[in-house]
Amino acid sequence: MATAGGSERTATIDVVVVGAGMAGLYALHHFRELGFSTIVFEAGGGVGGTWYWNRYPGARCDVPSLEYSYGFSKELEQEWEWTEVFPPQEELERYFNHVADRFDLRRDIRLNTRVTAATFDEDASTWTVETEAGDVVTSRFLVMATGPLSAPMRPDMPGLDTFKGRVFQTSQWEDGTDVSGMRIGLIGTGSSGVQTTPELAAVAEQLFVFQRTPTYTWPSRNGPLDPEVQAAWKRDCVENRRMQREVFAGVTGSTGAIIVALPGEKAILESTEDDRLAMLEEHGFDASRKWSDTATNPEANELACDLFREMIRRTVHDPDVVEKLSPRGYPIGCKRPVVDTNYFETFNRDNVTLVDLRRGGIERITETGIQTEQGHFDLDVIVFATGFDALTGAVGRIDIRGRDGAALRDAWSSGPRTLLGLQCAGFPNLFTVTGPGSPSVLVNMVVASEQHVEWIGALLAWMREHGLTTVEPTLDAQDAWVEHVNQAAEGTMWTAPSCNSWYLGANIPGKPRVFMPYVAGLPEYIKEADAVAANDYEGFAFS
Ligand code: NA7
Repeated sequence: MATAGGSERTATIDVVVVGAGMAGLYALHHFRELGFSTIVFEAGGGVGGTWYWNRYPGARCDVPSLEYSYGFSKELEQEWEWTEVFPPQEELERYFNHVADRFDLRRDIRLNTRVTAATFDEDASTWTVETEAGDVVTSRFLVMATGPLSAPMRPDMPGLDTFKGRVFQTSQWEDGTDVSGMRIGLIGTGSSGVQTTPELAAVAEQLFVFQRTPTYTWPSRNGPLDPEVQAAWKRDCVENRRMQREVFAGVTGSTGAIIVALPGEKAILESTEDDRLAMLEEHGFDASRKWSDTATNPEANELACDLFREMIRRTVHDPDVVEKLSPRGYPIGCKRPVVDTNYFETFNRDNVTLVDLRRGGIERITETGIQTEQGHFDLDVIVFATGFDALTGAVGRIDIRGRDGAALRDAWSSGPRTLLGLQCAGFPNLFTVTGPGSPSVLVNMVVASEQHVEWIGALLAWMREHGLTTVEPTLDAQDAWVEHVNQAAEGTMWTAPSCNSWYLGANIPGKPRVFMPYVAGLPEYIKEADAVAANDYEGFAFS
């Protein structure tokens, strides 16, 4: 094995996994169990992936803790105690560290090791993987467990290097950062910005929230996890884990926690105004997501948006702030739903100012703050909550070369092309876990990661059994899958013409507008992936 900082060439191992987040940790454990020598390279200083990096105040998962945990080990499931309905970052990080220790994973994980390049050697049928420190490792298989939301996006704002205060990014927050008593400018109101707003407001002298697009966000109703709910989940864990793979988003809902994405039973188009107001009285913000037809019918969706805006009006005191916070012109369900704790209420605080960038955008960063077309805001700290280059960003930042030296970046320049979100033609023995073309970010990422790792593991074992060296999709099968993925997304709120989301790459200047995840849901996807496997991996070519 190469040592950090060295430039030693090593004996070929079976699998290199990139990333020690939830997918990479399980990949290491599972591939080892199957008898494949495996090592993991991780850019971060610890394990946990998303839950290592996103340490900003208020960082929390929007899937219930009991559901957002591994199902592969009954013992692990029984012994780990979750404390809150929705897990905070610290608890998730502790959980993944526990997993690394419990399954003796650390001896094969190289932390602080960023992979910079990977090249397929056609004569030897191996991948040569290079790290920033100059290590070179060869492996038969390369598994990118790099995560769909891990390549941070910081907009290019002129003057940023002149700012005399401190600059942070939510996804690269450092422990021990103290911003209390400061004038903070927060840019971005997606999930990260919404989660951190109340926390920053509680300690800031003054918080300025720079909002480009108002957000649909629902109260999480987070709180301590009921011990009886936890005991029931553990008692029924086999059934629960089976159910997770049989429901659309990989979340059973059986813990009673709110799941924003689940549709209701009644059609809003068949409701009267009185029905809708009664729903509002009873369910508050949730009234906007309790209908059966809002995900498919734009008119129905607009009625739900009215209910949402009415709730903002009932929550926020200043009518001008209400107007600024009210989303218009794009449907509920176009972007990933956000869940929050006291987000809208925070704008009633005296020390919080909402800067609506639609009334005048950011011109530049100055030595002392942010200059907008509306005026200058004096700041001590700027926090970027500006999101990620989703699904393709992390893989694209590594120089991956397949057959004939072709770059994966080029192969995906008009949008990612994969078979099942797992492999790309021309890049033999390279896999992406929860990659574009699979349900990925639309579903419970732990369940999706486990399913992918198990599918890849079964393929590797099958190849060993059949004496095969390489696997990659045929172009025909890949083209058909890409077409299928595109068709599935057509006519949904996700691809509405008014929708600009990171699912579509719309947050990255120049990125092709392609809906990247597969929208048919986990059960349908698993059925298709299993059918391929059962049919001797139809659509994949072997040598
Ligand atoms: P998101 O959801 O991509 O949110 C990024 C936010 O940053 C969003 O409000 C953007 O506005 C805003 N943004 C991006 N660039 C700029 C510029 N140049 N100026 C002003 N505002 C900007 O990222 P998150 O980290 O919050 O969440 C990502 C996912 O992680 C989330 O969906 C969960 O799945 C977990 P925009 O809406 O593009 O106008």
